[in-house]
Amino acid sequence: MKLEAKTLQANAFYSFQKHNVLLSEKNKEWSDDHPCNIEVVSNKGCVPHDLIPDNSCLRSIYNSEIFQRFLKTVLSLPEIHPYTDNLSSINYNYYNYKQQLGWHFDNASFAISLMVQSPESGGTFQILKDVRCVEKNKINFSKIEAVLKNKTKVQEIKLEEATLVLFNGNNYLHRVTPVTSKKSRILATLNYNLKKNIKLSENARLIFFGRLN
Ligand SMILES: O=C(O)CCC(=O)C(=O)O
Ligand SMILES: [Fe+2]
Repeated sequence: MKLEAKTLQANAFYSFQKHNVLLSEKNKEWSDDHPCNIEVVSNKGCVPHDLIPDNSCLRSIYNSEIFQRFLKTVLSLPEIHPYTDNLSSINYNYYNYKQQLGWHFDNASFAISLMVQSPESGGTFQILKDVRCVEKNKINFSKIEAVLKNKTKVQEIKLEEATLVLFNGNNYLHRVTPVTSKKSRILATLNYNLKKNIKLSENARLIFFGRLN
């Protein structure tokens, strides 16, 4: 997978985007300095699903019944489904020197990633748990503000190569700090939904893939 990811890197789309933590359009009912309107920077690269070869190991893992059964058991989910757009189900993400992913909540209810290549320094995965509860339609604006203004401690998770990470990305505020080594951080994401026929939001697709299909 490391070899495949490096070969595909030439086709990566590098966003240089400012976005808010919700990955949504600005909410005009709120001021510009409202925690959910504050903009952060993301400039990682991404190779989307449609550019990953049919015989890719990443695709085999993603489609594997054994792997899917493992996820459903560990995460207590009745069913999981792929995205129906052609970009979002599996991705390779590239963080080169000085590149980062700004604070955000995912659209999807849970996130699965596999570290393909760890950087030598920087590129740290940071999270703050339970900042939002999508199920109860609750969000803690003051916690978001404290994180964005560096006024609170966050959890740092060291990811060795080949670490599989399962996390509640739509309720945990999370980011990847800028990589500070010449060695890039390369991470595969395996994205599923609880319901059938879901596409990633158009705004998020434009931000991370630079196209809608
Ligand atoms: O690169 C990571 O470790 C996290 C990626 C992530 O949060 C995302 O793609 O939404
Ligand atoms: Fe995320």
